[in-house]
Amino acid sequence: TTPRTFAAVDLGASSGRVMLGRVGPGTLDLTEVHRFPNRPVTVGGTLHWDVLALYRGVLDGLRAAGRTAGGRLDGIGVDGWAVDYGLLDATGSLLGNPVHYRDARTEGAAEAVHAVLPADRLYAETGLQHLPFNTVFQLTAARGTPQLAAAERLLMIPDLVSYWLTGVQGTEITNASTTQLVDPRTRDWSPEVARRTGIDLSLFPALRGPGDPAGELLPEVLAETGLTGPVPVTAVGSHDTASAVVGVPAAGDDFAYIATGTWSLVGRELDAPVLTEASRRANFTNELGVDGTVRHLRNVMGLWLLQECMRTWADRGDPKDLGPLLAAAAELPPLRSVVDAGDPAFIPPGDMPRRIADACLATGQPAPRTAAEFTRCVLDSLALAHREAVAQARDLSGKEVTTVHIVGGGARNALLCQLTADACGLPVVAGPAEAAALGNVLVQARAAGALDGSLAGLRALLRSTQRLDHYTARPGAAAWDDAAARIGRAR
Ligand code: LFR
Repeated sequence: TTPRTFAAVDLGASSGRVMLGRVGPGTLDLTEVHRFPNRPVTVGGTLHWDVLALYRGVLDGLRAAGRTAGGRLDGIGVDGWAVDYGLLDATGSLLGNPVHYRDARTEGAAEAVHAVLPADRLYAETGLQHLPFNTVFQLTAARGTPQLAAAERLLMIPDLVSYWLTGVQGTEITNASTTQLVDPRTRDWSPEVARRTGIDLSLFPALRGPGDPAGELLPEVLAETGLTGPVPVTAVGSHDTASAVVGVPAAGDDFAYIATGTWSLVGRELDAPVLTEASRRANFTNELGVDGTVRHLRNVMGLWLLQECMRTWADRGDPKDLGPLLAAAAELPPLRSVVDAGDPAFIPPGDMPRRIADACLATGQPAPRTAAEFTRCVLDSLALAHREAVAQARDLSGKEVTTVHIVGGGARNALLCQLTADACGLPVVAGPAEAAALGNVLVQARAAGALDGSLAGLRALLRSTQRLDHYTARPGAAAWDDAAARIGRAR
């Protein structure tokens, strides 16, 4: 059988991309055909996603994909970040720009929800980690606004893009599971959470799962992109992290993964949710994965810490290039100062170097001064947080972890990978960096009959086709213990 060609639309918090995958038994190549920035905009005091600029990027990317593939595509899948949504009126028009999960509107919303559904009950129902921006809190914050009152439909961001491409509305389950309105045991909405919070579940179109059909490109989209129809759109793991976990090239099940990007999502793949009090206290989430799996993981602040430092420096007229910065950071002494990469103080946009320096001083450590020192502090802190979350994932699942897989953009960051291996005291396998796009393409290809196989089979194809880098832990556990103690995270 000749390989077939699928486009993956992958929308991240700092950039979007369209990747072209050629797939068949024994074949899996991925080419980036278009990458575009995702720049949020504050207007009227609210931080928004510029969703039409993103859609413009998607259309341009599909045109580029078609050009590369000779005008024909065998399918398209869309994945993106979680929790955020657009509201539509009865005619399907978007009622406003989607609000960014980092916007301050959710302040106080968690307290309001917990007053009607205490945190432990909410966890028992949804298994979701507490993040102040979970959709349930965003909808609570939006209660009483004219926009929500006018809304007939709510579409999660990747589902919104799929809707614009096809005219078909649906709610893909892996991403729905990040709303905190889904019960991970039934893999369906939680009537209990909806009733207590007063959220109207009829806003959401019907659930669909990875591999389900999601329509065909509309004539206007074919015209705009120069593609020849019909082009099917397939639901994939539309939460980018769900697709990234498909893209983890692991053999067996004794691994933990770290999906790196704006966030580091650290955990393991399980068959069933873990809803224990210990899991709640560790703030581990049970997001739904492809093929009936559960993503038992915690959000660690991720490379956002560094991205936001770089944005701060650039705004001050002192832009830095990542390559030289990482090279300089690698030469600095390790673990001079670390911060708690789980601290919610780091969530909002704004002066990140100042927040990092303040956190170092508040814990009796020297504040970084140079850009390289800030970079080193961030990477040491991320490795330290990875170490804690990997150990917790192991303990909470009761199964040994022998390998840590790093996928996503951070897999290209050799210093982060080496520090993570050192901190965890475990071998790290790094790559692929484009795990989300690969997971997206693999699920489409399987649904189209171009591949068959379980997740294990898809991962075997990743291992035989993708470049992976290996890091071995260097000795020095005591230094990591000491650093954890300095920020009050000793175990
Ligand atoms: C990663 C991610 C995380 C989610 C965060 C916000 O891109 O999707 O999984 O917690 O973004 O949506």
